[in-house]
Amino acid sequence: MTIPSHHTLLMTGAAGGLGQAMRARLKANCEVLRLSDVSPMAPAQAGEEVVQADLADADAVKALVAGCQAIVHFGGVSTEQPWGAILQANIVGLYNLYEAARLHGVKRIVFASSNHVMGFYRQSEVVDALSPPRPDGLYGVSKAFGEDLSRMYFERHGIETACVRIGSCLPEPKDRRMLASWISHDDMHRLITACLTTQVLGHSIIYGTSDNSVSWYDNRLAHHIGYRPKDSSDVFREAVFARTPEPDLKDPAVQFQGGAFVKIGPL
Ligand code: NAI
Ligand code: 15L
Repeated sequence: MTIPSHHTLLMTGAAGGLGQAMRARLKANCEVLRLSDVSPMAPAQAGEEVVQADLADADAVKALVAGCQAIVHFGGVSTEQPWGAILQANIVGLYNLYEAARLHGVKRIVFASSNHVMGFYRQSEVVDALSPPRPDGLYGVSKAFGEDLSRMYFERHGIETACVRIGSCLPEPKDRRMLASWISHDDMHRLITACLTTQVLGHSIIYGTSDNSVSWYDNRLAHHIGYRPKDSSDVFREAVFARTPEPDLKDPAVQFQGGAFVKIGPL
């Protein structure tokens, strides 16, 4: 059973894939779930507030954050895109969010970072929270910026952040790479709940994956968060192997943890 940890919890990115999947689940974590996105969302139900806002609009973000005690931040550009879009949503938008949190006294944020902060590590390597970032594109760079920005707000203003380097959060792993990077929706909710409820979060980096047998991620430095995944991509392994071709080991998408992200985009 999930125990509510905050009165008003803001979740950004509510119109997106993860936001829609977490909307019903996160209602158990709070009295009021405030949902926001630049795109239209389903109307508010009991215990919900719906606020359409652009993260790049500082005044709108200040109003959005007022009265919240914690934030789950999914909003922003979620794939490799032209720099202008990433700049507004993930750089300016994130700064606006942390400034609003500082002004309104919000002390805990779960930031949806990404495995693409580390995309240029090889699939033969294992990374932890202290491994130097090796972003695989502008999107990954923007998430690395978010990790550094949140670090600064922790050191200066005591705002605790969990930087969750999410792997692939989908109903099922789509390909062989995702057997290592997959996290189920239920485990994602367990992970967010752990970040919201652990007594001392600090500024922490945690890899967001299920309990997959093949893994490139070592979460030993995040044990204080208390996340224990219950699902595993292993149950999909046979079916994924059967429906996907033999990997070409010369293909960078097969060599690197970031998969196809290492070779797509405007650059
Ligand atoms: P998504 O693209 O489906 O959702 C992102 C949402 O953010 C969209 O609804 C979009 O309208 C909103 N958004 C974009 N720009 C905005 C702006 N300027 N102002 C307000 N809202 C804006 O992405 P998804 O899959 O739901 O991911 C959620 C978060 O988790 C993203 O930050 C993504 O980078 C991160 N993530 C997701 C992974 C996954 O497997 N789903 C893996 C790694 C990271
Ligand atoms: C991400 O960061 C993306 O937001 C998501 O769409 C997936 O592609 C995921 O990484 C992944 O690496 O599978």
